[in-house]
This record gives sequence, C-alpha cells and structure tokens, in this order.
Amino acid sequence: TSSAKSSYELVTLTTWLLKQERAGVIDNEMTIVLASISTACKQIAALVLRAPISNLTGVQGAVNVQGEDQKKLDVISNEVFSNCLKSSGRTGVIASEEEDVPVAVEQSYSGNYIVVFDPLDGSSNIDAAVSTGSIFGIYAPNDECLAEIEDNGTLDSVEQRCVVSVCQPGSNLLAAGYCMYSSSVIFVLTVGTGVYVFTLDPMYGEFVLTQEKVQIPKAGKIYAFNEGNYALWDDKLKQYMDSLKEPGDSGKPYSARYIGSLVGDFHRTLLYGGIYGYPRDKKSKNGKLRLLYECAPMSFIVEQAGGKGSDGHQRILDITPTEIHQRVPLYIGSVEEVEKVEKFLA
Ligand code: P6P
Repeated sequence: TSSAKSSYELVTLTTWLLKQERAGVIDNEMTIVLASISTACKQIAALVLRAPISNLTGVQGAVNVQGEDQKKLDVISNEVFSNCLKSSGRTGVIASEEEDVPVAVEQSYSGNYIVVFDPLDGSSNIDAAVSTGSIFGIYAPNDECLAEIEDNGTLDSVEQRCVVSVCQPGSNLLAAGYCMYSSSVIFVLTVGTGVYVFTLDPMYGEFVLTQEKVQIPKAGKIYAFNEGNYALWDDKLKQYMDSLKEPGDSGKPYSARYIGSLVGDFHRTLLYGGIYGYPRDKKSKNGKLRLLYECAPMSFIVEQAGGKGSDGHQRILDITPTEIHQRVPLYIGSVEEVEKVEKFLA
C-alpha cells in the first residue's frame, strides 16, 4: 500500500510572522502591527466584494486633501485601517492618503512604529468591480531628527512632530506591502528578506503563503502607462514610448496593459516582468503618484524582488519627502526596462 501522502505544510501569514519573530527578523511590535494591517485588509476585501450590494459604490460627496472626489469606500477603508492600527496598541503615528496631516495615535494606545498607507488605491475602479488595492509601509520613529529639531526649539506642535517623524527616505522602510482586491485577494509583504505572497482562503479567512522570495524577470515586454497623456510628455519620453512600438530584433513590439490601478498593474509587472510608469507631464509637474505611501513602499518591494524603482533619474528609495503628500514621477519594474527609460530621459 502507498504510504500516506505527507500532509501539505500550510503556512498562514500568522504562522509566517511568528516564524520571522522567532528568527529575530522582526520584533513582537512589528508582528502585531503587520497582523493588524492584514486584519484591516481582510475587512476591506469583504467590503469591496459586496460594494454594489451594500450601496458602497459611488462618491462620498467630499473632496480629500488631494482635491480628489472621495469614494464612500475611500473613507470607510481609511477608518478601517486607522482603527486596526490604533487598536493594535503598537503604532505611534499614521499617515494616510486620506488624511491632511499625520495623526499621532493617542498616548494610551500608542507604540512606536510609523505606518504610512493608501487605504484604497484605484478606488475609481470600484463601481466597475475592477481590481483595487491597499498599500502600506512601516518606518521606525525618527528620534534623532525629532531631538535635533527640539534642541533648536522649533518644534511647537504634535502635527509638526508627526510630519518630521514621518518624512523619511524609503531606504528607511522596515516593512512594505500591499493587498490586491482582485479575482483573488493577494497580500504581498517584505520585511527586508525577500518578497512573500499570500492568498486569502475565503473558506476560513486566512492568508495562506502561495509564493516565496519572488524574483521579478530582468526584462519584460509589457508596459503600463496612460498613453492618453502622450501629448503632454517630454520629447525624450515620447521617443521612449515610440521605441516600444517598433518590432525590434525580437520581431515583436511590446504589449500595453493598463488597468488604472497601481496595485493591479504593479502585481502583474512583479510576476510577469515589464514596466509601470507614471511620468511627469505638462499638467502634473511631478506626476500623480505620492512618494511616501505609494512609490516608496512599491520600490522597496520591487528592489527586494531584484527590480528597480526610479523617478526617471534617481532611485526612489533615496528621495527624502519634504511634505507627506509629495508627488514624484515613477518608473518601476524589471531592471532592464527601467534602465531603458532612464537612458532615454538622460
Ligand atoms: P490615471 C489611481 O487613482 C492611481 O493613483 C493609481 O492607482 C493608478 O495607476 C493611477 O492613479 C491612474 O491614473 O491618470 O491614468 O487615471
């Protein structure tokens, strides 16, 4: 008789986090913060899945600090994320796309970590049930910066203290990830030891490890740009874009894939290779995407997978934000593809 098949070793996000903690890769506080983020993502996934049924599509009727119409789910996702982080008791400061300024978590709860996030990126896709996602990054508190400012006696408000502690280069990130709400709910995470992919099993509401140490292909012939902005681009960028349409020595031009949701376009780029770009243009001098909670976390992830994140000239992770909602141009994906556009833009 054949021996009983060894049971498949099922690793959930919870067991994976505890394993990293036991190995000393992350501390107990980080384990708790990441677990609370995964809980927020599960709650948002449930809301997104039933949005048309529970009348959660459409606009909230308010405008956020970006001047964008807030969707009902933008507001709710922000509350879900903030509440999960506050109740974790291990978060010190949170900075959200949906909040004008960073928020210091009240003393009774607070821990140390600084969490930046976009609670529901690509929410304009919700009404058409196209993929959306949550993006997050985690920093250690920036004490030396605070001490220096306090010595000079220039820090006079909690808000300023928060802004100072939040404005760090992406190279300081301790952890970054995203949750994509698509045909599957996919939780992607790095704590600096490679990129791990978890898939939500709706049967019992756990994220299950489905890919480890993901490596992005060095090159890839898929590009994700909004070419509707072509007329507004610099000439050098137009030359790059035109070059993608020539058959080249492989005899085949590139393929265009663009869903208008950074998380969906990025996840496909991470697994299949290629490039996602949101350039500056005559209308948006610094592009559209925000450095702190979109470009930096995604660049940390792509570098952990052997890829590259650039503003067209420099490494995204080397840029220190001066303002929490600061925008930067973003070119991210396979090393060869990002280097190709950088050459055109030089
Ligand atoms: P456009 C969504 O609003 C977002 O921030 C990203 O998720 C997405 O890639 C981009 O903007 C889409 O912008 O101008 O092409 O509609």
